[in-house]
Amino acid sequence: MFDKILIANRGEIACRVIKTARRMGIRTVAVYSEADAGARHVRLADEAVLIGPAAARESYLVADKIVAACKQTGAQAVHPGYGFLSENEEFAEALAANGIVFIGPPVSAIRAMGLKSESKKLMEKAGVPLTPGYHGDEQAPEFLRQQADAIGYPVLIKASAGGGGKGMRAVYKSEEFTDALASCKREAASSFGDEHVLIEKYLQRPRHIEIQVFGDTHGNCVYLFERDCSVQRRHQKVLEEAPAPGMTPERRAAMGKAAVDAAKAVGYVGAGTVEFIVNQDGTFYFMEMNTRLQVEHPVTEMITGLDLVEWQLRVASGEPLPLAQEQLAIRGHALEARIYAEDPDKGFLPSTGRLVHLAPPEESLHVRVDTGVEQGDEISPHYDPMIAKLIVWDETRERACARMLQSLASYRVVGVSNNVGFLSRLVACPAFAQADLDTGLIEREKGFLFPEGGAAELPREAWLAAALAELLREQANAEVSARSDEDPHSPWHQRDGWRVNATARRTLAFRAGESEKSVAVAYAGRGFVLELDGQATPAAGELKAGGQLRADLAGRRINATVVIAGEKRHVFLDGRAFILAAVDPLFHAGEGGGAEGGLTAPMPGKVIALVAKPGDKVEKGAPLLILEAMKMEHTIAAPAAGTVKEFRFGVGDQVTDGAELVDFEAD
Ligand code: MV4
Repeated sequence: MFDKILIANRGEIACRVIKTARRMGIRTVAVYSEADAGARHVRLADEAVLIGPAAARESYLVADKIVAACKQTGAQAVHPGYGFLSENEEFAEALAANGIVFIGPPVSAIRAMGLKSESKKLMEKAGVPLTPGYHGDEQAPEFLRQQADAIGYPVLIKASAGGGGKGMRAVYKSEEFTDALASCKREAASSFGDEHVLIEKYLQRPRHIEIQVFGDTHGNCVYLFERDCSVQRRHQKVLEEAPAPGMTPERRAAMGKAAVDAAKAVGYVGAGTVEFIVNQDGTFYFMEMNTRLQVEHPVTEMITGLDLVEWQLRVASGEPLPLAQEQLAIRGHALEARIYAEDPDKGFLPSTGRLVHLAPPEESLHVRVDTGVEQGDEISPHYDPMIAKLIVWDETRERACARMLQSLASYRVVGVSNNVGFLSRLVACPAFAQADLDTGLIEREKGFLFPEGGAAELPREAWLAAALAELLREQANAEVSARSDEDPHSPWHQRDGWRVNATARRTLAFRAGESEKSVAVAYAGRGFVLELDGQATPAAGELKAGGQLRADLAGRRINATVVIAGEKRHVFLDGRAFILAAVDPLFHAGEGGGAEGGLTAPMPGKVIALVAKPGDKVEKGAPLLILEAMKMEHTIAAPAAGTVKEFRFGVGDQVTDGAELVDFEAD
C-alpha cells in the first residue's frame, strides 16, 4: 500500500479522497492554485503544493506541474478525481514514465473508451447491446435514408464526433430525412470538423441508468449495481439514486453482465462506469463508458456499505478486489443532490461570492455531506460552482425522499444564489416522488419546479421572525455597547422601550420580492407586540449564535434561523428559505453624506446607543448607532460595507437635524 498519495484535484472530491486516505493511514499531498490557497482541501491534506495561477489551464490541468509536485513531495501515486486530467491519456503516461502510479485504468482503456464510435464497435464485438441503428462508414444520403426506413421512425441522426447531446437531430418521417441529414452534416462539419453521422432508433422518454464496475490486476471484475441518473438538466446530472426504481433482479443481472463484459473487453482496471440508455420497458443499450470515479459514486457506497476510494487505492497498489460478486448486496435506497451556487430563477446562472453563512445538515448514518467549502470560503468564478453533494440513505425510496427533503430544508446557504429550493421542489414533485423518471422530467415538470411570479407569498411567521430577530439583535448589540460604556447601567442602554409618559412605538419595514410590509412594534415587558397586516401578535424569543431564533408568537413556539447579510435578512423557517430586505423608513443609505464620510442625523434627536465601535469593519446595512427622535428609535445603519472611523457624538448627546454623526469609510 502507498505511504503517500497526491490528489490532483480540488473541491469536494479532493476532500473526499483525503478523508479515505487518512482513514487508511496514507499521507496526503494536495495541489492548489493561487485562488485556492485557503481552500478546504489544502487545510485537510498533510501537505500542499502551489501549482500556479487560478486558471485551471495554468494549474490543475498542467500535467508537468502535477508530476513535479509528486517528485517534490515523494508522492508514490496520484488520484485524479473526476474532470480535470482524470481521463487524460497523456497525463497517465507522464506519471507512468516517472514511476508514479496513476490511480485509474490502463491508458489503453482510456483510449479505447475515449472515441465514442470506436467504443461502440468494441462493445458490439463484446456482445454489449447497442441502440438499433447504423454506425458504419457508408454516408451516401440515399443509403442512410434506407437505413433509417429500415430502423423505423422516429430515428435520431447523431454526429459521430459529437457528444453530450450536441449534434443530435430527431426525424419523424422518411420524407424529412434527406433535408435533416444535410443540415446535421453541415452542423457536424462546422461544430466538430467531422461530418460523419450515425443513425439510431430514437428512444422517447429514455432513462439514464449506469452500472458501477470495478476491475483489479488479477483478472477479477465485478459490478456494484446501478445508479439512475435520469434527472438531468442540459446533460448535467442534478439528482442521482441507487438502486434504479423499477429495476428487476433479472434486468440488473443482465445489465451488470453487459457492463462487466464491456470492462473486460478493454482490460479495465479500477473504478469505471458503463452508461446505458434505457427504454421505459427496461430494454437497455450501451451509451458510453466513463473511465474515472463518478461524481455520484456515493449513492453506490451508501447502498453497498463500501468505500470505493479505498477499493481504488487497494487495486492501484496491486491488491485483489476486496469482495467477489456473490459477496455484494444492496441494502436500502440512496439519493444524491448536487448543491450548486447557481440561480434557478436566472437560467441557473452560476453565482460567485463569499459564503457568509453555510450550515449543512448534521451528518449521520442517514445523511452524508461531501463538500469542498466551509462558511467564509469563496465560491470562485474559476471553477465549477459546486457547494456540496448531499447524500441520504434510508430503508426505502419513499423514506429516502423524505430524508432528502428534511436535509435540504436544513441546508442553509447565504452569500450566493443557490439551488437548494429548486432541489426541494424537484424531490417533492409528483413525477419524481412516483419515480416516473426520464431524461425530460425537469422540462416536463417546469410548471411545478419554476412557480410563476418567483417565490410564493411569504408566510406571516417569516415577516414576524425577521422583525423579532431584528429587535433581539438590537437588544444584544445594546447590551454589548453598554458593557463597553463607562456607565453600563445607564437607562439609555435599556432596549425595553420605556419612555417617560408612554411606551415608545416604532416601525420595522421589510421587502420581499414585490411586496413590502411594515411591522409596528410595541414593547411589552420582556417581549413585544408585533402588528402586521392589522393583526397584533405578542412576540418574545431568544436569538442565539448563527442566527438561531427560538420564538414564541402568541403562544406558538417556532424555531427559525435569521441570518443578516447586509440589508438582506435570510429567514429559514419550516424547511423553506425566504429572503427579505430590511427597509428602515429612516434608513438613508447613501444619503446624508453618502457612502463616503460621515452620516448625518435625519432629524433632531438624541443618541441613545452606539452599536458599532470605532475601527469596526461592517457590512452594508449593519446598525451603527440608534437615535431617539419623534418618540421613536431610529437605527442609523452603514450605507455600504466599510469601516467605522469615529463617532461625533456619545450616548445621551442631543443632535440637530443634519448633524454629522459618524465618520465612516466605505470599502
Ligand atoms: C439518445 C436519446 C434518445 N434516443 N439516443 C444525450 C447525450 C448522449 N449521452 C446520448 N444522449 C441521448 N441519446 C437515442 N437513440 C436521448 C439522449 C439524451 C440523453 C441521454 C442520457 C441522459 C440524458 C439525455 C438527455 C437528452 C437526450
